[in-house]
Amino acid sequence: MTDKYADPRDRAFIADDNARLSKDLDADYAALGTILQRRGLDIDAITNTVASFGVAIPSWGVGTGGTRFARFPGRGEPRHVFDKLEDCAVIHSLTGATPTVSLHLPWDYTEDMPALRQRATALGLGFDAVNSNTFQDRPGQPLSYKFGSLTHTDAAVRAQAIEHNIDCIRIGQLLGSKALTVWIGDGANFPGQQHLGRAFERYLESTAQIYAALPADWRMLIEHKMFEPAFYATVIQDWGSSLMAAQTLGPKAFCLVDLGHHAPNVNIEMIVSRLVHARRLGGFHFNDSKYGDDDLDTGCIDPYRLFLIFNELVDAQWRKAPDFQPAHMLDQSHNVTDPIESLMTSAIELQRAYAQALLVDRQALSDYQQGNDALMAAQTLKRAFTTDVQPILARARLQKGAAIDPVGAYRRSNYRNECANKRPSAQNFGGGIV
Ligand code: LRH
Ligand code: MN
Repeated sequence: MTDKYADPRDRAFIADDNARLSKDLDADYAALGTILQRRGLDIDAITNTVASFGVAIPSWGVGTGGTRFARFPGRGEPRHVFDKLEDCAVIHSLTGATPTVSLHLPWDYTEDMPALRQRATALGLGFDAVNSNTFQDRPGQPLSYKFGSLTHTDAAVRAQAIEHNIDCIRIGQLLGSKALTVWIGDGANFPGQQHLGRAFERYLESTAQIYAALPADWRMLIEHKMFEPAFYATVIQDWGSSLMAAQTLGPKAFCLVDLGHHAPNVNIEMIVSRLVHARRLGGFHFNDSKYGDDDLDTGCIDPYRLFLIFNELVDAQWRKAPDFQPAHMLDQSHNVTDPIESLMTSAIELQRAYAQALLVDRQALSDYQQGNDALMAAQTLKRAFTTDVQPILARARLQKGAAIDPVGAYRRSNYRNECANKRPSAQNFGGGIV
């Protein structure tokens, strides 16, 4: 392994790195092609569909994350949103699967937003939903969000939070974004602390004003969460509250499903199916978890659950479900890995679940379901899930000029060392996810 630096966004570097691997890939791809052909499936068609899949990178995910106890910064941490864009471009050039970035305001605020858009365009990146933030106070902020924001009992605090969200829409328009994600931590830690009904009514009143400021071609994505930072009741605690709010606000309001925002063992694919039925599935924050909102790498704990979610998405596509256009985003906290490596492998885990879901024999499944042949129905899903689609994922990347072995190529580029040389090491060891 040389310690010479090579830009991992350089097509020639990637092509050179692929040269060693393409012969084996061709053999594996041909072998899988034969297996799928026996199942009546065209591997090239599936590869093209997988290659068209894109997921947005959370800007807050390219720096090392932490917990409330501590954050242990890594080497060459991004210092600001422009550094974050450079790192996002590395992820996209090596995976071909992450063409957009989801910003968080004010964490990513910069004076010159048009310059940020220009740099993103030069790097081949676009902007997905912008995320507002009324779950923290910032220096000089007149009114505190300690007891809530859009649902605070004080109308002045609500007005401040509404203004911030409308400001996020204005900034998003400068970036070419088409959606605002609203997650609030508003809630209570004690029974009795908050009137559960009035808090929800204040939420609807506040979000109606934000909704009114949405451009015609924008969406509002409402993100529910069971708990944290509130530990007794959260105003938008579950998909039911989120759906009620979306249906009350209007046709541009949709529900965003963050996988980590549910109690362990909740059937999230069922929630997805209901939101598809209600025509309000706005999108996802993909991650994985074992206990709470752990924000772990997608597919690292329960890849079968991820597959079952994509099975619902592919089924909705197959049934041509109306108003079905979910936005795919990652939302993770990388506390012990190189964030770039975690984001690359997470994007690939999404493509893996998608590819496996595309292998499901939907007619056979429907017939077994109709005939109540429970075992064969379950086996039909398992057969797709247990198919090693690695050659399809690598070929999809190769077709897009990306890397057959993204993590290997990234390490061989010495990009992290280069960043460590260029970017002074971060000194903030405090707690918190960013
Ligand atoms: C809340 C959340 C939300 C973001 C934040 C960074 O837990 O999932 O989507 O605003 O994480
Ligand atoms: Mn989220």
